[in-house]
Amino acid sequence: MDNEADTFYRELPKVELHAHLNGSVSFQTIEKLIRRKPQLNIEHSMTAIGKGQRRTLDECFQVFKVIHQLVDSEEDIFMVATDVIKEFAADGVKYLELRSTPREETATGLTKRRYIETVIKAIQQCKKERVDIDVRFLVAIDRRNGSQVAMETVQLAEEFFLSSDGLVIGIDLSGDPTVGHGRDLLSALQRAKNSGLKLSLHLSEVPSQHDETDLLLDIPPDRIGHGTFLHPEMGGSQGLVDKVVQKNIPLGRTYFNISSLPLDNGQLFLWIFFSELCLTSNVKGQTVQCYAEHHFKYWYHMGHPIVICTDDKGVFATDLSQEYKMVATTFGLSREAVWKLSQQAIDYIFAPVSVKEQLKQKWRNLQPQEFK
Ligand code: 6MZ
Repeated sequence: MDNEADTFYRELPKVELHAHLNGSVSFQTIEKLIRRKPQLNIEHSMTAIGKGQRRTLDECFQVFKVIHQLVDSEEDIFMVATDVIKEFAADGVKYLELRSTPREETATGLTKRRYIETVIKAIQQCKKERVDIDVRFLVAIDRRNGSQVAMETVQLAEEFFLSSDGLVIGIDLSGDPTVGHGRDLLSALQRAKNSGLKLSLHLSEVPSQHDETDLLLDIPPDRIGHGTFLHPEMGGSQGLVDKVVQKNIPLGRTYFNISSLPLDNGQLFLWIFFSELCLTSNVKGQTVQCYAEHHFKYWYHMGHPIVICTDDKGVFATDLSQEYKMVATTFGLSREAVWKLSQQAIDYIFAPVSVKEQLKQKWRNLQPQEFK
């Protein structure tokens, strides 16, 4: 039975901007997949990291490979995507940007194009069933696969960007951060940016990526995933922080999608990048020692725009309500501050202004009297 606090976090309307499809598969859906493919001899302990457990990041990436064995046909992808969308909706998520790497599987005849079409079909099916959630799709580039695959992925995403009625809206760069270098992916990412696709890039997820981050920040991306080792106190550098938070850039000279906040001294402080922070993922994947040491504390206290996300709710056995609760209890946020955090996330979605306005209205309708 939920206690009162759990109910508050579940009922809090939320925006999820960093969710990998195959990392988000729940225990129940894994159960169905295991029943479909008993010959694989896969057990639950191979697809999720339970409470109190931790793995190296490398071991986390082995878990994704196991899940990929279970999810290898159009039928599987459709089931996984519809289940994941409905689970986010049941957790109070009102707007979701799902990301996934298109795969081809010769054994089942799956192609990358069909992969994307199937995710879109699942989104449309949930819409038809009036599930209370707006879902968009970011096509993911797995950095392990190199420059040519990255370029092909962008070309495919461009096609769907034009033909999916606003459902495909951006590109995610993810995959094992210890493999490959962003310089090889630069032209594909630049092409995506020039086509109007939004970019969310995993940056500085591990300590050795300083130069790569420096290079990719110049594109620039629209949002940063993790950014764990950007901050000097996490082993990053002030130079990187300065790039992320660019002060006093005259509005007229920038052409990025930015928001601005007036400072007390009347100067404009311009935010160019928004960061997606995934606490449980970072702690369970051991890139961050414990919740209290999470880089949330630096960015939040600087006033830098951040969004709380799950990353892989299935693999890390969490949900977005738990992530908000963890942030609040670890860093002493009041319920009003939590509400504000979830509301501000609307500004950082990739969908157009009209969608932002609809979501803002939804938040206003749901806002408890005491926060008004
Ligand atoms: C980097 C990650 C990730 O694309 O098959 N992925 N990439 N860092 C992370 N932090 C833990 N978590 C997930 O979902 C699984 C894929 O998402 C990326 C990896 O490429 C993984 O194979 P999809 O739906």
